[in-house]
Amino acid sequence: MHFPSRFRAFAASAALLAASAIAHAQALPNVVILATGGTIAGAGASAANSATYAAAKVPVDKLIAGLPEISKVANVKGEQVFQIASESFTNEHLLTLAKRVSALAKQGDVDGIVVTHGTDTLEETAYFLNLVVRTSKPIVVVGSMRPGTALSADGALNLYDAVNVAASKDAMGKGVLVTMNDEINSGRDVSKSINIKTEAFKSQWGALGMIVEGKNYWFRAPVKRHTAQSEFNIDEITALPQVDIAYGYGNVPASSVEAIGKGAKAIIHAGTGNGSVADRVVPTLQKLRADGVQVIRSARVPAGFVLRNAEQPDDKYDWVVAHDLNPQKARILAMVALTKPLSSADLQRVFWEY
Ligand code: DAS
Repeated sequence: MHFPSRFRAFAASAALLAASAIAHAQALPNVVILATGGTIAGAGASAANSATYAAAKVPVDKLIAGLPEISKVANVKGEQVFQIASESFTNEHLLTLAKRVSALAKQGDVDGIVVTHGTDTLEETAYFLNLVVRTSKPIVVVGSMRPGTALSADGALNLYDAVNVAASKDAMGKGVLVTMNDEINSGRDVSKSINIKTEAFKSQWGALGMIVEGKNYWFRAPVKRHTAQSEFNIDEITALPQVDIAYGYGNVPASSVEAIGKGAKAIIHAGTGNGSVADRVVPTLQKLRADGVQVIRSARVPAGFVLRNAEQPDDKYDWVVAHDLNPQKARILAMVALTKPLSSADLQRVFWEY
């Protein structure tokens, strides 16, 4: 059959276009977005609702479709792992998510992973992944403080930044990262410090860098152990031990601390000041320690770090200090560490190193 020349020309240019599209896609990194819910998937009744909305409504495919710019950055695939507000995360959610991240990180056709997440416990998940996923590939956790339906919503740019960082070779080996509000923070250091502003996520040690118009600007690198250098491995963890937090405040009853510590592998004491413990609570913590519960002193004060043997004779009581970790991050590290039969001295080493 003889085709007219204009058809042959059309067919040739279509083939050329297809070939260049394939070449373009092959040239781009492959990034998987694991969606868990939160405000970044939230929706409000009107554009004026920046703080009144329902979290965990928009599916991952819609988040990706709403951000066509990322197709120039990476070949992006989405998976809806959960669709929940992150205050409702459980240890089971942490384990399921981390195992999926670990499996994807092992795949040769995955260059980076983004986790979209509610902001309330984002810092806990980011630190958990930092401790247990053995990879040097970029893992970026991202959320937003306003739903996509709001005026000046921050989720789209946060997600665009997260995909850019996850697609970046220079983000490899830096541990789990958090991209919010133009900053690139360490998943270990960052915490939600303001509960109603887009600049919510801060680290007392500063951001690792910034991302502007898809370009990463690095200013420092993490010094604590993480990911590929961790002694912990999600592939060897099937359950997380019970670790709970007792908050210190004036008039705190020792009975409440005792109840929190009962049956736990460890108790995190969120002390006043530099991790101080009320005199009426010391005997309770000593008894919990004698019953085999690890006692870890953190502080309710957001910045600084708890000094060993300063406010309390930790050597004498066989207690551990959480160093610069806030109570919720100290809990994550204690849970991971106590999946192994560690002595108090080992546990303190882990808190110095991670
Ligand atoms: N409830 C909050 C959460 O899911 C909403 C958010 O800020 O993401 O963490």
